[in-house]
Amino acid sequence: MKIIIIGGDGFCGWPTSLHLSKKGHDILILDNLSRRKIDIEINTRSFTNICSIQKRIQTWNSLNDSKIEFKLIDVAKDYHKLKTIIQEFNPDSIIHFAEQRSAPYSMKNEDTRNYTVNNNLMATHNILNSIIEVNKNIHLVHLGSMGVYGYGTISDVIIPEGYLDVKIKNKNGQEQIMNILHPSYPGSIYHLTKTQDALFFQYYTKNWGIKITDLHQGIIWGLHTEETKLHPNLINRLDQDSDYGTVLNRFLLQSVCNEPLTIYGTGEQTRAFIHIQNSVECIHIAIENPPPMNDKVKIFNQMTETIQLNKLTSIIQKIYPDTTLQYIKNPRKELIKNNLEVENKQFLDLGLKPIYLRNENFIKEIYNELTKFKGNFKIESLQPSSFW
Ligand code: USQ
Repeated sequence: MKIIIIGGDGFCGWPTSLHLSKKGHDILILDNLSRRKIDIEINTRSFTNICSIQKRIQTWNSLNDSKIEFKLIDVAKDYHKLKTIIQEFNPDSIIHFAEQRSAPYSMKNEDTRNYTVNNNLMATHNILNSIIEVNKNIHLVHLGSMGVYGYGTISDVIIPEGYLDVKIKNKNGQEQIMNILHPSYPGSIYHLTKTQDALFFQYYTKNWGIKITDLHQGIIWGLHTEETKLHPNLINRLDQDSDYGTVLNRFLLQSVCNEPLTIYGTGEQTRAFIHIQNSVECIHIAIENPPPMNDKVKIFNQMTETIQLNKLTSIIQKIYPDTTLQYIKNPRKELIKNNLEVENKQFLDLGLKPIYLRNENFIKEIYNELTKFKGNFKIESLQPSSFW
């Protein structure tokens, strides 16, 4: 297959590009390198030593028969260039990672709120607009977020995969069942853009019949995939700062650096998680199982388990008993405590083998790898820096 990966230099995009290339697909990465620029803006850096995109690709292409290409483009700003690239490359699928993905960054100030809305919504719309102009057969796979559902907003309900059956009374008082998109409960401007994406997708499938898959992903943990391990130049980024660093990876590197784990609030928040290796496998499954044309948007919950933050810290302390904890007044507006159960049957039925947090080997692998990069720790990245 020919696949364009937009946002292919990022934390999810890069290992996905390698995984799909390894499977023999022709990959073209489009990226504006904005994650690298935001690191400079917020005075942080990846905890790991990542190479330039050119060096990454040169290394991969020297090791593999199937090659990766790269083009620098801001798809949110340059619609016509995007359309031309899609025309010339003629992909079977496009994978869309090109969004500002940090909730805290999106809530930092007026400029980051504007940037997140402009970037994310225009990127999504430009891609959809190009697909209907160039070739309606292209399958679009979009990385969405579990956060679009809220986190257990409807009590005792297992979050379904995108859609909900609701009973509506008609004018004669009779009940009708309707299958609707799950209501949106975003908790940040970033999550709000993902809920807006869902409406773009619903409309584009309804009006033009195109094939769209939306992956509602939980919090990623882990660093390596089978492919990023193949050469030091292929290593993935790992965010340490309080805007982009996600909770478990941050806790692990805090433990490695002998700093206390920064638990926001009481630590009774429950969230959905997935290992980065499982994430790239899910995207591969999604690419191979497009919905038919003129169908509704196919929605998967891309997660493997839910767990409370306090349980995460116990897992780390059990393996590394010297680890200490610091409870911090929650910088975010979120429920103090929540339950969360999530349906993920579709990926399991299609063969996904989950990597669970109870498998200590995976935690130890990340921890050991991170010890090599202790010198990159930035103490100023430890405490929260966005508040809402
Ligand atoms: N948290 C801490 N301490 C920290 C960092 C976070 O207690 O040092 C807490 C937060 O308050 C929150 C939870 O951990 O309750 C998760 O925070 P996070 O920063 O790991 O994740 P989040 O902001 O939800 O966003 C991340 C990704 C986003 C993705 C989302 C999936 O950045 O792109 O969409 O996870 S989900 O959370 O399922 O919506």
